[in-house]
Amino acid sequence: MYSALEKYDPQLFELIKQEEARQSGVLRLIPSENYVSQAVRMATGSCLTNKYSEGYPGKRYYEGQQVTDLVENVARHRATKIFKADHANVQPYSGSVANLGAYNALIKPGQKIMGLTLGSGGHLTHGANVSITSKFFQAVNYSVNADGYLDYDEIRDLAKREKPDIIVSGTTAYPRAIDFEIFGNIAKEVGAYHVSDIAHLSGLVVAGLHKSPVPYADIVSTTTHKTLRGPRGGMLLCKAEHAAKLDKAIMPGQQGGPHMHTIAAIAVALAEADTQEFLLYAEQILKNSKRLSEKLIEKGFDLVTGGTDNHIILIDLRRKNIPGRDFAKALDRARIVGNFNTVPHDPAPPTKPNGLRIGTPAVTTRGMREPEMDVIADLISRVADNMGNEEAISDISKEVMELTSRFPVPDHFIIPKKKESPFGCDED
Ligand code: DSN
Repeated sequence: MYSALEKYDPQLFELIKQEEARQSGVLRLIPSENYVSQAVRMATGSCLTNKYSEGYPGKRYYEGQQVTDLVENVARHRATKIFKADHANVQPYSGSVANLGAYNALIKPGQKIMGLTLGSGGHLTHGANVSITSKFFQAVNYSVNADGYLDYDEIRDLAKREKPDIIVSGTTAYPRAIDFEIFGNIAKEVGAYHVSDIAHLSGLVVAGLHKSPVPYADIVSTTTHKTLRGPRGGMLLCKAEHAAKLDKAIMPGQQGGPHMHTIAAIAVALAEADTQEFLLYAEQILKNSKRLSEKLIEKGFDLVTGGTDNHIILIDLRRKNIPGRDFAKALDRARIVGNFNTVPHDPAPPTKPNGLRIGTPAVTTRGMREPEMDVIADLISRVADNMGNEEAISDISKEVMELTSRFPVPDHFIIPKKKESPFGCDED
């Protein structure tokens, strides 16, 4: 796969091989990461990276779009099919610009957005004070309650007081199910648009394991590389009435040429997600997450909300008196990779928070199941018990290497496809 790189850029070849070895030899528990198939990687590395395609299929500003129009239409068609949406825009470079595009499509600078605080598990682009989203727009934030749950009555009361123009649902560090229907109702009650960011949940939504926001939101935004298991990218879904203004908000509104190689890889991932194999995968993510959370509780860890409904587990380390950052770094030395994170109402700053966020999408892709979750909980607990004891940490890292060596990173997730006409789904 890397022969040209090895020959023409041995330095980068060496670094990429090192990263591949790292990804294979550690337990990757960052809930926003995954392993993609070789088919997705092939599309990402294809000749489509050579093409400029500003505009949309049939309406480009550059010639030579005989193939790229089809590629983008395949991606859009697959997205609308599996998410049951009227329209898809597959051009956003990432989740952050997808969110900005959603706001740009619906409101004007200076109008008001209302999303979850960063400290409660919201995203920077949900109106955090350090984000451009709170500089271009007025931003107000809701929080989770003392138990770590979204409180829909409080959200409704805040919406009535603040009268936002957009209510944002969706999170990056919330371990419980989200009722998008209630968010939709609150938005209607106060005359706001509802934008839903399902970056973390999209794979579970596609598999029918989490309620979809598509019927209840004006625009749905997602990244494509988390539970959805595609390339790094963003995507927007919307009702037909918003399609034209959404497309305009992305291009020419805030982006130039789309990354056609990424769009092709998104299309590949969407086809992979539209299979029985993906459904089983998503079910196992949840089983693993539940088991891991139960075992961590048995080992004496406090979890925000006491458990999880999704792929995310948020450990509150305050009772253990271990700073989240130190714990994440010790775990990393033990080859267990998570990320330090604030816990709701954390008195500490985001740079030195009291939480650790972990999740199961990547280890599930490697084929790990409940018995391995028991082992992982034990390994995490032993790191916590041996903070500062580098010899013990080193012993744990050897056990992790043994475990990971039994679960090689797979190249493929689905049975090979029959060749289809590239024109088969050119519905646009
Ligand atoms: N940075 C992502 C995450 O890790 O959840 C959110 O964009």
